[in-house]
Amino acid sequence: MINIAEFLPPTPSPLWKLAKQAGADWAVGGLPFGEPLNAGDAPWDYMPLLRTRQAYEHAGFTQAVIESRPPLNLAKRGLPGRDAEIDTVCTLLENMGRLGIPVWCYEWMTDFNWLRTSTTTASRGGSVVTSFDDALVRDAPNTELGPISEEVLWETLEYFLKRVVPVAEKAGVKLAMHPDDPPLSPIRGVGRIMRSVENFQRLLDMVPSPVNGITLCQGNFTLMTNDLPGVIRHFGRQNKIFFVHFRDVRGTPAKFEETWHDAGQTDMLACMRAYKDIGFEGVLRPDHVPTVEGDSNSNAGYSSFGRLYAIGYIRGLIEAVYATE
Ligand SMILES: [Mn+2]
Repeated sequence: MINIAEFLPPTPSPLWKLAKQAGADWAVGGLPFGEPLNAGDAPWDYMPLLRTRQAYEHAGFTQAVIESRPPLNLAKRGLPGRDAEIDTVCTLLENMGRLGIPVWCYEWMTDFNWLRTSTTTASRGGSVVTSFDDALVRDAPNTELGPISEEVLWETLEYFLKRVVPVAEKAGVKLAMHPDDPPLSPIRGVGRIMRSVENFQRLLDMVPSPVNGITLCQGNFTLMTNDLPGVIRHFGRQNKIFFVHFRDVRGTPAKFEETWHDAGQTDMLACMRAYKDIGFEGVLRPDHVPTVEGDSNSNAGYSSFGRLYAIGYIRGLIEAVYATE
């Protein structure tokens, strides 16, 4: 069965109640960077993670995923200090294992994370969404650390996985790689490797392990293929989909905008059928949503009210697909 989760920042807020009221029973957590009682503890240490998990439980959520990372830019660039950064990931994974949190969502985006050229693009009825246009960043300055090639990123990723995978296997925690967003390379001089179906297969084959897998973020994967349900089946057959971001876009990797869940270029019903067909057991979350009237756009893609519509839409799809046959 596929279950609906929501990304809930670790400090309780009205969003927690809205998500619960809309029918999400699973939490995707961040790391408790702002947790007040953690003197002497880092966010990836046992006690802060325990208290965060308890807070989710007391609000009615089972914590299914941690989708936040300790600093990893030295590891991604292969710079001095990378081993200490990788040590923090090993600590995090060991503690997740102790706490029964089964999936860690990570990524290999260097210097900057998901990138948009607008957070105020008009969408249905005056709602706003984020968008990306490569033509607007082609002349942007390189990042502070300068260009880095895809070849180096493959090397640093392999080095990282060879240290982390055995720890994750022992802890019983699955590693779910998120695609580069946008799935395009290079941007501002920085190579981006997790941007094609072939490259994700290379990731899986590079360090074979039952814990080496994928966050299937539909908004990115649908830009890599004309057959997203087929890609879900391709990786699902290998038992490699550990976590799903269920969202949609319209466009190409070089120029796209995010959409309402019912208004993108992807056959969302066919995707849901594919998850059922592969026997996916885990959680999805709606991921980015439009900012609607009356809600704040200060955290674009993550406004509260837009999530309610997304959860309702997804619940409808799940009922349609899982109730039949
Ligand atoms: Mn995503």
